[in-house]
Amino acid sequence: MAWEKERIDQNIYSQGEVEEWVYSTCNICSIGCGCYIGVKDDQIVGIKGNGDHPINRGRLGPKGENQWHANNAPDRLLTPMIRDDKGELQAASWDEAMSLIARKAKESIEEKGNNSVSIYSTGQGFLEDYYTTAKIGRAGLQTHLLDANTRLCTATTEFCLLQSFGADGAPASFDDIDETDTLILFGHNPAETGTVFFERVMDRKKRTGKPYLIVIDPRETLTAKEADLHLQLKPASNVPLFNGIIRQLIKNGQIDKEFVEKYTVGYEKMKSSVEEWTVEKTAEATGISESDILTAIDVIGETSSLVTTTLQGVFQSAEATTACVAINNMHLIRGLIGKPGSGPLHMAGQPSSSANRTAGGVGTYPAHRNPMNPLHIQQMAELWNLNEEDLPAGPEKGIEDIIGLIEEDKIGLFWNIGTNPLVSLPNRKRVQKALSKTFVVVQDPFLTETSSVADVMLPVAMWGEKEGTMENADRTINLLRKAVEPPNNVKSDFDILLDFAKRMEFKDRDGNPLIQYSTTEECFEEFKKVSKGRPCDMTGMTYEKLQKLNGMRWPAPTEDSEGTTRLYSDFNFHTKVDDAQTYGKDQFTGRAFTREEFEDIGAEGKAILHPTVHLPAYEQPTDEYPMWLTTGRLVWHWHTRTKTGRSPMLHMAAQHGYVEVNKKDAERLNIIEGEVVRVTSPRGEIEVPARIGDAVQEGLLFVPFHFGNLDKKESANEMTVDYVDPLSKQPTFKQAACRLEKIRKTHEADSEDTIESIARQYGLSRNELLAANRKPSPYELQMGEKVEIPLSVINTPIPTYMPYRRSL
Ligand SMILES: Nc1nc2c(c(=O)[nH]1)N[C@H]1C(S)=C(S)[C@@H](COP(=O)(O)OP(=O)(O)OC[C@H]3O[C@@H](n4cnc5c(=O)[nH]c(N)nc54)[C@H](O)[C@@H]3O)O[C@H]1N2
Ligand SMILES: Nc1nc2c(c(=O)[nH]1)N[C@H]1C(S)=C(S)[C@@H](COP(=O)(O)OP(=O)(O)OC[C@H]3O[C@@H](n4cnc5c(=O)[nH]c(N)nc54)[C@H](O)[C@@H]3O)O[C@H]1N2
Ligand code: SF4
Ligand SMILES: [Mo]
Repeated sequence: MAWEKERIDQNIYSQGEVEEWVYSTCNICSIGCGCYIGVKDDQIVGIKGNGDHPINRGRLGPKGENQWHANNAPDRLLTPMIRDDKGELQAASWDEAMSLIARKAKESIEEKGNNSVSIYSTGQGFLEDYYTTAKIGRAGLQTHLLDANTRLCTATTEFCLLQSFGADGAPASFDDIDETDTLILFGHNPAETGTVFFERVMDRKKRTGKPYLIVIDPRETLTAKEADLHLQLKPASNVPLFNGIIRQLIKNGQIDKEFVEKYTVGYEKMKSSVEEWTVEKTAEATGISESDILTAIDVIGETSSLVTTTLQGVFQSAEATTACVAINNMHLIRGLIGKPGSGPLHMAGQPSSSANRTAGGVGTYPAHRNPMNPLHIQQMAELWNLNEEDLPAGPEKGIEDIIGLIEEDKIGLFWNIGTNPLVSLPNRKRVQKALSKTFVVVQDPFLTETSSVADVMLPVAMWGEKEGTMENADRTINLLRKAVEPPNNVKSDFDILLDFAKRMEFKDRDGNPLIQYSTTEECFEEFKKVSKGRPCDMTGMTYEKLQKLNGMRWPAPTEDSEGTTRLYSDFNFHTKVDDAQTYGKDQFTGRAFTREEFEDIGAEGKAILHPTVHLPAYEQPTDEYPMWLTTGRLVWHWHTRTKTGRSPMLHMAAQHGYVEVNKKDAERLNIIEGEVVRVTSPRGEIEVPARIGDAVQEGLLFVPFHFGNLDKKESANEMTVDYVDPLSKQPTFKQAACRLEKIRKTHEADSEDTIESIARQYGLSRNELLAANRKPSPYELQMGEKVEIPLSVINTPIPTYMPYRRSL
């Protein structure tokens, strides 16, 4: 059982009562917590958790609870804008903006050919937006330059699942976490990045002592502090660690031979790829003691159920896909998959990044179809009433490939929907230069850093102002109802896409409009037909049922189905050649295998054990750049802060960038807490206050990537490396070489960041603002430990960990 009891978290404007609570889902992270949006006078005035939702039983985290402030922000973009001859963005009508975009698309296709329009979307929209993007992109524009920030986020989830099991979809679900004896959190810090999920784990652990918790992270995170075993490995040593573990499990005979025999192929090759990884060698490569490694092996070898989550410490690290494949291998040789409490749970990050993969808005064709398989293209052509030759085949391009194509002048229109690449892509200077070269459309509720390179801005409706569905990290499809109308003159992503399709006059083979639905619900009904018979079959879902059951996990293949808790409980994998979503890729080069090569593997419904040979990180510390840089998240902020930076409480809690430094490194360089220091990589530098402690290991720096203001020297992605994993094409945000320097300079605080000035922006008095942000129940990020932030932080202009106003 997930939660012992419900707890309804609520956050509303104190001065306003709520007239209506509208059914919705949190639009922040991939946990997918159920919520209700509070409405009064057609305005969002608050949020509360949905006590019946199995994922959260009413709980919300700090970002979930404060997300609605962004809807009411005084600086919402309220008109389309077009860049004029002088280089200024000027207000324009929808007709002017949309006809300009349609003209640019046509010109680009005429001058540069079909694959010259790129749509770069998001993991924060709705399944219906993604499916429409897929249809417009593939069938209308005939481009396969469809990608999304999901490439930065969960591409590795997809590709490791494709390699091992033939199709996307995390085998285990959150319910398995409630049942498992052992939980490994691998490169995953949910105490900060999935707070309700972590509470769910800790809720059970405090009650029952289970699961045994192994955390694998080079930092001693809040999550690691709760672990039974923290494996504090060196950066970029994920594959050595699991090669060592797998080798020893085999050596100890702690494997399920019958399972391996019956349900897998590739055992011998896999086995020889880990042969060299003795415990001693593993300890040396990872920096973890032999005894801790042996403890981990003991637990993994003996446990009767096991769930492993992976997230950015793996996906954005060196050898991303290989490390995740090693996790799949470990589950397969132990026979711990498809059974209650067992299976790999490769995570998602954004609230609907999985939905974009499922709907075909990135990479593969809709409903897990293989773009290399003529049969799948033929199915899509039938479903969309097109001729096969009208649909582009071939492997997908990732965003870094697309940036390269822009640099080569091969792209005439880059349409950016729901993402802020000037802050979130690696090696910012390169991105900035590339995007300045081509015609860029930015579709966002706000002016962002990326607006600086936009030729057209389109203002969009946000969460709460539109209807649709999202897929979370464990295949749950959740519904979001529209609570309020968007601001005047602002449209939803979905409506903008439909408008574009109309202007482009996309037709099917009978001359009828390519897109015939006009509401998201009709679109969902069409997607259901597309999903029929595929791994993500949604036949049994309707909007009404999704609301009644509080979400359903795919597959739901029959009308009366209520969804599927875990995949592969029959040990039949999606590796039959015409079922598979892929023919697989070569581990080192990323080259796509041919149909024949895939057939030669002989999987035919069995899972594939791939070899996991170790390759060192692309960039490593040198004499000039002697330290490791890693980047990631803190609990208060969401990515590039366009939402959380507009929530007074969250903004006040963490206003500026910083760097986490180990005590010994600080001592060596004579750096004191709060002092502004310089961090330099081969690509760029930042100057931010130092936070000193034990959390990061010696020789490693951690910089949150949330702070990306173009005028401030605090953006992590000025420094990161744009090398990508050859299989998933996901960038290596977690490792770069860098140098730390003392510069003895004071950091001027932004004098506008006072509680009074923020209150003024919202037209509130100071006390009203404080009341608006007061939370009835304290955040219980960790059971028993109350982490109270709001008032102490707001009342203290200088949060303890950022004493940047101190002059030295
Ligand atoms: N507060 C907050 N929550 C979020 C988000 C947010 O922006 N803010 N974003 C959401 C999204 S989109 C995502 S993708 C998730 C990401 O969620 P997480 O993956 O949990 O977050 P990160 O901080 O990116 O990275 C996780 C950990 O990887 C560790 N790490 C670094 N290098 C290595 C390595 O070589 N090996 C291992 N094993 N670990 C390493 C880091 O120390 C870090 O603690 O969070 C989601 N939730
Ligand atoms: N150094 C470093 N870089 C990273 C990471 C890291 O760990 N380290 N993590 C990476 C990961 S995992 C991720 S997911 C990315 C996230 O990076 P981004 O996706 O670039 O970050 P967001 O701030 O979430 O951008 C979402 C944008 O969508 C807008 N938006 C909000 N609602 C809507 C809507 O309904 N419609 C539209 N059209 N727009 C909307 C927001 O205002 C915002 O501008 O960052 C990546 N970059
Ligand atoms: S855990 Fe994620 S989905 Fe749940 S409330 Fe927090 S941000 Fe929202
Ligand atoms: Mo992400």
